[in-house]
Amino acid sequence: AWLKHQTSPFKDKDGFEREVVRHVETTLARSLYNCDESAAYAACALAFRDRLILEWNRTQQRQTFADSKRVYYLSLEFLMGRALDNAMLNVGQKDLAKAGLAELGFRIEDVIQQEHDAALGNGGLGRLAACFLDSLASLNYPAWGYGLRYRYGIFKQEIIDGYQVEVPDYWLDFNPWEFPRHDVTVDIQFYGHVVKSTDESGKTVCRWEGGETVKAVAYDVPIPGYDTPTTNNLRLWSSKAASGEFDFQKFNSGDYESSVADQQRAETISAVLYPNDNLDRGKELRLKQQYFWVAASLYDIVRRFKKSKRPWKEFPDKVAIQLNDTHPTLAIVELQRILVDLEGLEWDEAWNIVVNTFGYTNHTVLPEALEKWSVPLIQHLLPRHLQIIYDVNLFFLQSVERQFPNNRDLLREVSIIEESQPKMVRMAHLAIVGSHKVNGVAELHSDLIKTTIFKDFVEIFGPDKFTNVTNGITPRRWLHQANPRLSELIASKTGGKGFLTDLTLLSKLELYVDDKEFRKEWAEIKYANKVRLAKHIKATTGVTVSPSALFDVQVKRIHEYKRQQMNIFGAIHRYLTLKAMTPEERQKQLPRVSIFGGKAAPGYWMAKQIIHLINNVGAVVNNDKDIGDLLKVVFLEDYNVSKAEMIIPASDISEHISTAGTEASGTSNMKFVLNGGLIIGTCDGANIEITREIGENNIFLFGNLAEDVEELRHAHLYGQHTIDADLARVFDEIERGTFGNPQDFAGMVSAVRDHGDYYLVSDDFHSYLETHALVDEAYRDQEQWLTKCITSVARMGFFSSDRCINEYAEGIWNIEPLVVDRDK
Ligand code: 26W
Repeated sequence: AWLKHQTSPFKDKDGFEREVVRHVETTLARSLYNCDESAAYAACALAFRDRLILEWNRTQQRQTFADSKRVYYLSLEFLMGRALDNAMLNVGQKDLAKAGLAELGFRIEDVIQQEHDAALGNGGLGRLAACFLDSLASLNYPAWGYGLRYRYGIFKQEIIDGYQVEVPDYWLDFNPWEFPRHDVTVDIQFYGHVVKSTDESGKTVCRWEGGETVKAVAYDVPIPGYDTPTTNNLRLWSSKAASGEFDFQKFNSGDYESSVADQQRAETISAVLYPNDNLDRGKELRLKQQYFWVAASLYDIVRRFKKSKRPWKEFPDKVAIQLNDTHPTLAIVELQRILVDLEGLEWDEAWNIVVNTFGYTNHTVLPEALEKWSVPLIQHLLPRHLQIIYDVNLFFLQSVERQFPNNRDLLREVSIIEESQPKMVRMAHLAIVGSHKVNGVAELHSDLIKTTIFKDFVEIFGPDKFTNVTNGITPRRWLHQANPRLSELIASKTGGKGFLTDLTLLSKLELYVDDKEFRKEWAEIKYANKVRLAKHIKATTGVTVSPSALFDVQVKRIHEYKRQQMNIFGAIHRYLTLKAMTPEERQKQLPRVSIFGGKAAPGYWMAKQIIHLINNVGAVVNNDKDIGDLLKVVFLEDYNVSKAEMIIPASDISEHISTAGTEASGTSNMKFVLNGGLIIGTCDGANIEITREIGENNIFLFGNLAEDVEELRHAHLYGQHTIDADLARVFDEIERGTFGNPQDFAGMVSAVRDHGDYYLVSDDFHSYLETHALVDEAYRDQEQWLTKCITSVARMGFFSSDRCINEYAEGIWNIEPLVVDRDK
């Protein structure tokens, strides 16, 4: 209904076309005669952008006028994907655009495809931030995202001779979705020293002086909510040389090149997204990125608060800041510095404000992913911050000492400073001490952090500081946009599009599980999605796959804990089993396509070895005449958000098979089920809650439990473990050279067989194979399978990121939606 009242969207198709033509002819300075698809995309994006801007401005005015509490989501990653399709759907004008573009001679699908993904993230954490922005806007919460405007997003992956090759992702050539705010800049200081002095009242004051300055420039990205005028802001900072820093001395003395070099050095801060996922490398430039982004964001937030002229103690009533993992933890220190050094508050008063402002979300328990920064590095880069960290730690440890006297071990365990050589700052400890709430991202994960890595903090702060908010996904992108036909079918049975804003309405589908016509349409949609993926596979890999085969998909970052190696070992086992059969026996087997996709961090050689093996197995299996359609193995290049939108709706079964206790939540598991695919998985992360919601008959669970992992690892180390016979057979075949030079895979094999099998591949392999046999059997009964799929979708309401954001809003941020009067 708001569409009628708001002035921004297009009145009709002709109005839209006029705007597209105007942009082609003026903004792009081209004639309609040489308007290709890329120009059509540009003009269409600009036309929609114009419409978003008005609501965006109005939203900001409304939120400022209402003086409502805002939440600021600080994330080093926002994995947004494409914006045009999303914008058209959220303002409810995709059909109109489709018709308009058709009249101009374009297919809307082709136009949409022209857009470069905004890939400012690695994986789950970054995509979660993007889903959260969609939900925050759709639910009318006053919210901003703050991040970095990387010039290079996550690298593009090419597969050459079976190996991953990384290509830089230079994505900013044409980006109509960002607005540079050259007037919104912040000078950010690095290095220098601290000067102590005493003021009139005899109080010690600290000033951070000297060092270098880099300028942060704001770039704003509008975030339209679905079916609401609320259009929130994502502010990304870009680094530039500060004007005073540009060395005119050098310039005048003719050393032009070196003054340009200084300029470029400043710009490198926001140049590139670090491509490591779940691995902390402790690089100085990464720490610079973190402080640069955090300091600019806080300056902005504080500036906005100060305009209200309220007393400082009201800061937490107007501002909530959420830390997306520990990457922005320096914000805690920076706010304390602003309040104490610059605003003159007493330490305790300031610290109260800080703690009440921040919330911290933990996304991983992997020890190698827990951030630590060396004390000498922080001392050098941020000398005043190091002092504050030491003071925070001192007061914290003193209070622990009062609470638990004479417990040196406890103090050592919980200290923010690790007494190693060199000393290290444990960012998670700092984030816990400086926040009022700490949350995990799925029930098992939240329990694990309370009983393992953070257990001492539960003793100290009490259990109420720790909470769970199970992750969710936006149904707008992951159902409506990615699977429009299924979305339409669901709308026709659940009473319209309401399920897109209240996903629990999916439950109405249960009434139609037995409806013949409905089932037929459902199956046709899945088949059509598989045909589309099969075409993509053919076009990109040259492999022909049959859309009637079972599509078995594992797409996610490549990591040992996610166990793509187990999947490919399973595929090899399947191949060997098929080979050993008589042609008659083979005839009876179920055809299957094993589909892999995902990037390996450039320095993670084991992950790269896994990719190589998958490709080599594909090269053998796909060309084996004995096998034909019974097994195909493909690796899809450059998995990203827009590819996910095509792959996920085409899956029959997807694999979420991490070692129990290692995958904090997983979010693609939710996307697959929401699109009518089943899953095979371990009892890990959100798989457990998915099972609870959809019923254990509708999921294929296997493998050891988190509680058994420690003991199993121990058994490996003390030689009380014999390797599974089927797995040994797979290793033999690899070592015989069937899949290329065995040397290339020696690391993968020995990690499991000879080096403790940390991720317990051999422990779970048997159960994994058995469960795959059950999958085959279940898939043969297509009617039963379809019933499982439909029933599962009907029970997925819980996994909307809207539910998740409402839980944060109520339990952590204490903010309310700013309801919009649509008739005004
Ligand atoms: C310091 C290097 C580094 C970089 C990224 C460490 C850790 C990360 C992320 C926290 C890793 C990550 O993306 N975690 C994923 O977060 C998702 C959203 O909560 C979860 O669904 C995934 O299970 C979790 O792996």
